[in-house]
Amino acid sequence: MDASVHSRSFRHAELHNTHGSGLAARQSTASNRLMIQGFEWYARKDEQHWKRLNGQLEKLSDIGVDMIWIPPASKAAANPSTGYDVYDLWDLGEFNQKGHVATSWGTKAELSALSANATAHGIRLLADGVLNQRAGADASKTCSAHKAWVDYEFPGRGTTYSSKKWSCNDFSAIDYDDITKQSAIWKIDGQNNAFAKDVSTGNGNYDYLTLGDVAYENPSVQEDVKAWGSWVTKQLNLGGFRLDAAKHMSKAFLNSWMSSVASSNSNMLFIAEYLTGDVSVVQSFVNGFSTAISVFDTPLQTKFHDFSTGAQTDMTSVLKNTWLASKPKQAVMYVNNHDTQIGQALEVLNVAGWFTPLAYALMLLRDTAGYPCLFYGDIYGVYDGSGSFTAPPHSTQIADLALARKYFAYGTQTDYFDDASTIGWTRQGDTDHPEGLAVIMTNAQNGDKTKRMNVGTQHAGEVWSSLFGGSGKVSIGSDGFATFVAGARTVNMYTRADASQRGDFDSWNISI
Ligand SMILES: [Ca+2]
Repeated sequence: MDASVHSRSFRHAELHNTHGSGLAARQSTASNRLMIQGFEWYARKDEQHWKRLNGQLEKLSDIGVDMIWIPPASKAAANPSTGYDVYDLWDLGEFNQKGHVATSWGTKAELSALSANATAHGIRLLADGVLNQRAGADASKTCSAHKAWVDYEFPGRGTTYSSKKWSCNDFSAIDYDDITKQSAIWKIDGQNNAFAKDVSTGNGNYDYLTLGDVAYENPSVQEDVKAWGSWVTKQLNLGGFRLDAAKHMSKAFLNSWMSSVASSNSNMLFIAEYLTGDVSVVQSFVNGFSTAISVFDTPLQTKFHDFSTGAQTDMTSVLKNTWLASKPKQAVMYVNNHDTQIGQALEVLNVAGWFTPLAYALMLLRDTAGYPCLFYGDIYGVYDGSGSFTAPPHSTQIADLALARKYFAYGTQTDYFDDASTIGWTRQGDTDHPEGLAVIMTNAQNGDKTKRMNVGTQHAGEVWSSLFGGSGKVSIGSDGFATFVAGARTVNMYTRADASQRGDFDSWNISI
């Protein structure tokens, strides 16, 4: 437990004490953790995003966020760019390269300010480690049979931070031959730049994904990228890395890179992007790492998608065959991300409309060691490729689910996954968070659905009501049971009607 988490719990215990619950002498417990993906694919690339995020830290901290996954922070080949077309890892918006000092998100000074202010709010930054590919070479060069854009001189940075320049042997393959003027996957025959064998076996060998594929067999590449990992961690006081395109990179290199970064920085979180719907493939990927590694739970996200479209309907199975069910401590759950949003590569997996709050409730309110990740687009809205903005339809509800996670999702859980359309669970609360919580959701298309659930006899005689408004109140029986209600295709959640934290709900503001 880090100090910031501890201090938040302590403040919460103090708050209870002022309400006369006499908890000061009892053991403090950790708060529930929460991450947010701090961007969507089309977020405005006007070099103001670091400043915008900086202005949101209090709001995000208030709903329980303790980690922000920031977009790729290094200088990209293009501007505007989301940042996956990395030109120079060592340029965080500091040098005049590719026509700009700033990246599309802002300057290094603004990013450092965001990091410092985040730390002050108990929030760490998670960098997007885009290590698989490079783009935007300064010149082309003859490499074996091809004229390849592999010559990276970094004229604006020179040798500041790193003296490495890039050339033929630093890439296994490129996507364009300047002799034939043809786009294809062109293998570069050189030294220490073979395709790695320890990558996904998709497409035979899936080392190559896009652009200039970095040759991690090359010792000078390994050395430079390892040095960068430790450097950027110190520069930004990082809490960890998302490992972009992990299935397309040498696992042995990733393992040694993580060990190298972790050796000089404690409590680093590494989360792999490893796209597969198959839990056994995820398991086989994580086997053999010597540093703890988490994986975004694509099998769970795929389930959310299937339930949102009606491709699957038995709600009792919604969490089965997921990475979360298999290895919760290594699972990072998400509903949507910059790839599944409309207009992007995995749009076919977009979790749509009515099911979004249900998916968030499943992710946020259950007793699990998994780390949930909110999607920026779901609470701030999304732009599309032509620049028009769509407000998030469920942002207030999602922020309230996050608040319920922060305040009430603690203690003994009792599941009622006993009906194909209507499921629910209760949390009895714990020492620091005694209020308790009841959650009910249904995919039935008509009428209100009810479920009788037990919230614990310590709540007998209390009056509970929905955290989503409405006037209905329920009395908890002497046996701890009460009957809770959800409308068609909705989720509902209840706690004590007199809970002091209720004043914080229904107040999310999407402006950023
Ligand atoms: Ca690769």
